[in-house]
Amino acid sequence: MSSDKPEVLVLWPNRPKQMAILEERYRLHHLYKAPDKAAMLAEVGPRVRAIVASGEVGPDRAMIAACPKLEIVACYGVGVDAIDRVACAERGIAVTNTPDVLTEDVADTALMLLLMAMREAVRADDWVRSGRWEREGPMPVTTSPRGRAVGILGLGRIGKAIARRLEAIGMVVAGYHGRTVQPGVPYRHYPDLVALARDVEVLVLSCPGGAATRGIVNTAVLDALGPEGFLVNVARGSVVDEPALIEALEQKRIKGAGLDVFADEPRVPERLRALDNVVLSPHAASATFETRDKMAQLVVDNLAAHFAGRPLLTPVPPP
Ligand code: NAP
Ligand code: 8YV
Repeated sequence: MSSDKPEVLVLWPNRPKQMAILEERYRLHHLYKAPDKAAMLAEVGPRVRAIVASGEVGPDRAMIAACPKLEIVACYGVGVDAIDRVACAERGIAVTNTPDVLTEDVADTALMLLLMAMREAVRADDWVRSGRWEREGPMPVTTSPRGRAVGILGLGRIGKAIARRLEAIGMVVAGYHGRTVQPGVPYRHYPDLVALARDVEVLVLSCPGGAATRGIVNTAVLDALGPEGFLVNVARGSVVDEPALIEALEQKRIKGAGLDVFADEPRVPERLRALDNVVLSPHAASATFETRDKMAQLVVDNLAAHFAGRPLLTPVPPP
């Protein structure tokens, strides 16, 4: 079946209203629904001019090679680590993402996970539901965040929004780790992540995923955080050495964790699920109606700008 509409490969569906707009303007191929993805890619790849990706799923080098007419990858998310940006850059393929619109909801989630972990909110809920309150009396007391030192790995848009929230509840942002010293930021820069972890009781991760950050939160970092320490991850599962984290939680070498992201989503190891000192969330930090609508609209608007020859709204520079 031929059509004049540009052909778009959709790796991840977004909000219904924006999907309807895309359906109207383009000929969509929903790869995520295809029973035989390789067969669909082989059939439509030669005609595909745009790909809709997400923070979780993006085109690798092989998929990009299978789409010789590809012009743009529009990511429904700010993190573009799932996209082979080097392969895109080699072919002059544009990449767009969804910065800013999700910052506040993701920062809310970091605060929520931190408070849930420290105040043992899952246990508290179960204390009521299971009848333990009536049978056993008050739940054991928990940890207060007030006055505790926090370190932030990745003090970008989201990291700064997290810092504002932590200060609002009386926590002390002791410093951040990143590749560069940020001028005008009132917090200490730690070039060494272990040193930062040693100086804080809570480490919050809000940096990009990908090769440069793979496994940088390792045993040394977790042991520096120590037995009173909490880890919160709203960045990417790949940033943490997950088996090392599971061991540290099992052996109480850190006190607790709040995790929105995992190494092999949506598969979360049974050992992690069995622990009661971790709060788990299904990569849902940006998943509010309001924010996801804005993210989806940016996908729509970036594709529209591209096909009209206008400047992209939120281009990601080549690596
Ligand atoms: P951003 O403004 O670009 O901030 C990223 C920060 O990470 C910067 O401060 C940067 O500082 C630091 N960074 C970059 N590479 C680094 C490295 N190799 N080692 C250490 N620090 C590094 O991005 P953002 O909008 O805040 O988003 C941050 C990340 O949050 C995304 O990339 C994504 O992975 C994650 N995220 C997750 C969810 C979720 O659903 N859980 C939602 C949205 C975003 P330097 O440049 O100085 O290193
Ligand atoms: C989303 C994300 O889960 O923005 C990101 O980097 O990981 C999240 O906002 C995702 O992109 C939507 O699928």
